[in-house]
Amino acid sequence: MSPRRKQETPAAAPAADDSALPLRLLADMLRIRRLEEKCAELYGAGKIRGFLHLYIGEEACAAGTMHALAADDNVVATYREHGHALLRGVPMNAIMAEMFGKAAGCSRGRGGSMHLFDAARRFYGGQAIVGGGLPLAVGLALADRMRKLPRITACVFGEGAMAEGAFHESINLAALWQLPVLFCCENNLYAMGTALARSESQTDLCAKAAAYKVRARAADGMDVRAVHAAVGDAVAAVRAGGGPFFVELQTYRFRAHSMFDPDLYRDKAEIEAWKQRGPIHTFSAQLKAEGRLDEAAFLRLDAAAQAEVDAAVAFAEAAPWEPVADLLRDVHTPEAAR
Ligand SMILES: Cc1ncc(C[n+]2csc(CCOP(=O)(O)OP(=O)(O)O)c2C)c(N)n1
Repeated sequence: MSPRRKQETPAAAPAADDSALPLRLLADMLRIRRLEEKCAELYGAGKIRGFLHLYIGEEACAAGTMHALAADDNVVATYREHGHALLRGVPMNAIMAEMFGKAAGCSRGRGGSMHLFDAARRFYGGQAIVGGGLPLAVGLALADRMRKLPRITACVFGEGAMAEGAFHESINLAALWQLPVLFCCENNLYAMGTALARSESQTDLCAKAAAYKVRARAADGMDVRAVHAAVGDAVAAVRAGGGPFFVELQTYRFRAHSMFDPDLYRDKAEIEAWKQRGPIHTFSAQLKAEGRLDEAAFLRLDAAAQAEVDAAVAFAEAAPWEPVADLLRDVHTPEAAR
């Protein structure tokens, strides 16, 4: 664990004190965890192919952030986006069918793990290109501004994306034009096998955002309440018309970068130390200490998450493949248009 990571104490009391929310946050973290564990298993069995980037360990970030947004807000994410899609309301069946490459998937089976997409739920990816979602988010926010719509656009990306030109161009324009963008950096310390300090001269990510005159704060990305409070404050500030906001969520992935990564660049002791701070077991322990949860209730939430996953797998297995006759559908070539 890096000792240099400074964080702000959340200014406002978490809205998670609304009585149903803490259990919802826990249930949603469990849904993401069980979904992804099953995906890893199905990948090993050859049912899911292509790339697969798991979010295990980072669940507090998606749960705290997605619950701080309004249903009408836009969300743009990266390839590590299964949890964000799920919590934005994309049905687990449609996510699992997409993983299998079936036509019933949320991207009609043509996107796979990295390209979950659901325009009706304003979930705009699922982007495979590092930094690729950032200009898209600024464009969505600009469109909303021009149409005088009150929503905001949340853009989720990793700290690796902050080394891309797209980050600097996007945050500059968002600040210059005071656009309603929430820049949400999930800093898990590694971009594939490269530690932040090995690729960036400035490792204080909030300072980078502040260089563009964007308000910025860091929060403990392993603590779902801290995430919810920090992002909630940031969302309120953006919605009030104060221009963009940058939030750094300091987190860690417990698994390798992707299924192809032998994970040789991290000490086992470092991984174990972060696992001690795992967001599901620390939050459930907190809720138990507060008398809001007991072991039986925890097991019920976990069983419900597992049942949802099992049903999604059954749905995806039974779903038909896209017919060969549709092969050229939505493929923009002159041949397809004829
Ligand atoms: C423009 C571009 N360059 C390189 C890659 C290869 N690549 C895929 S993931 C990744 C690391 C990104 O790390 P980060 O943004 O921190 O996100 P994380 O995987 O940690 O969630 C890289 C370099 C890519 N997909 N796109």
